[in-house]
Amino acid sequence: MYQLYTWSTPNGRKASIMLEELGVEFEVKPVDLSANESSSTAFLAVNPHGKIPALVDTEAGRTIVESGAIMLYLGEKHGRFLGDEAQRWETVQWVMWQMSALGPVLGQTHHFYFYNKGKAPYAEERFRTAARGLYGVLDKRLEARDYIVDAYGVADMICFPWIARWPRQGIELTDYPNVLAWYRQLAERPAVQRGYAIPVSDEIPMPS
Ligand SMILES: N[C@@H](CCC(=O)N[C@@H](CS)C(=O)NCC(=O)O)C(=O)O
Repeated sequence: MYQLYTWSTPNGRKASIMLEELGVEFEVKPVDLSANESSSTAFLAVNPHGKIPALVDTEAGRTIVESGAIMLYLGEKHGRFLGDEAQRWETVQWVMWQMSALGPVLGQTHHFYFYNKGKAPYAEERFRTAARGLYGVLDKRLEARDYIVDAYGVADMICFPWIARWPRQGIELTDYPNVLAWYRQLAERPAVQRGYAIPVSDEIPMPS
């Protein structure tokens, strides 16, 4: 049995999508970030860094934090979504790319461009330019592929919830046709839809 401490954010949704795709039983433990629950003593006992997601594997008596580690842990434990031996290392590379580049850059883009527009023009421009560059990288990767590492897996699930915030990034998905086709495909998966709506029901934004 798993317990997932999470909230309706890109990092939280990665883990809930993965658990839904695996079809395993898990208990959702909402950590309301708008009520500052990530700083509560109870949650800091789970993750001293005070960030969601956190996964407790009750049978193994283990707590895993950091969304990239959670995805790899679950993939390895269940022997799914990491690909074959060659694909596994490609998966790890894309997980690292998401964790070190896509997530941090898009997170700062939300901060400067969406939540605090006009306050720091230099930062807005810097992160929007970087965001467009990363969308370009993903678009190129998806040029002759349906999925990031050929077979649907962890690399797709970890990137999807960040791309799903395109309306906050000043991004037009139509400018990145391969990303758009990939996005539409993932958005149709029932497990992605269920995972996206955890812990608060939410629609996946779709371009018109
Ligand atoms: N590197 C961490 C980042 C996690 C993270 O930043 N989580 C955010 C939500 S997306 C959070 O918990 N923020 C709460 C806070 O900073 O108080 C991961 O990927 O798990």
